[in-house]
Amino acid sequence: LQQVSVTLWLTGLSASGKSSIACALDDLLIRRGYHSAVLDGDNLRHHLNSDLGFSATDRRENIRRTAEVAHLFNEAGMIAITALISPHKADREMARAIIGEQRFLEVYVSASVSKCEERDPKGLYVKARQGKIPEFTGISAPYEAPQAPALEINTENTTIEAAAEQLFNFLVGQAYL
Ligand code: GGZ
Repeated sequence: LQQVSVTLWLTGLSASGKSSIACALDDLLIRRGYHSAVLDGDNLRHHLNSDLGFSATDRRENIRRTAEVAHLFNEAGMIAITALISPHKADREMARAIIGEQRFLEVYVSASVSKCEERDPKGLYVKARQGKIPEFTGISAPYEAPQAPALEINTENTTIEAAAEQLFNFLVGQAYL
């Protein structure tokens, strides 16, 4: 099975659906015989990036390390699907430079702050509103939306499965699969 080993760089607010879409797409790809792996921000922060917090400097280092790993995965013949908020445009551009222009596909997983706050699966937005989590993206820290992503998936009125399929079809349409 032919594949171009790209990185799908999912960016979006907490609770926008990045991790769920990343996992659903990974399942889809693997079931069809492709090689892929997920790099999830929240997950990596328990291991490789356990020394990092949420200051702008730490987020940048989080993104730098994850991009380096995604690059290694791509070099090893795997599609990398990353799920990091990656709120700053400049940091995503750094990731693009590390991974390589040809292999970096920015995917904007979009949903309004109010929608994400309504979902609040981990109760983080409530805590952020109470001031118990400082520098929380969308509440007390900025999110710079991509201006020209390769693909935007609005998750306000779509299922995870439909979103994953949309991404899969995009990869086929662009001849990466
Ligand atoms: C944003 C935070 C924060 C703050 C904890 N701001 O949705 P989650 O809960 O499960 O995943 C989020 C995760 C964000 O980590 P990333 O590595 O994706 O962020 S970044 O790209 O900006 O480095 C969220 C949780 O950690 N979380 N505190 N202050 N999200």
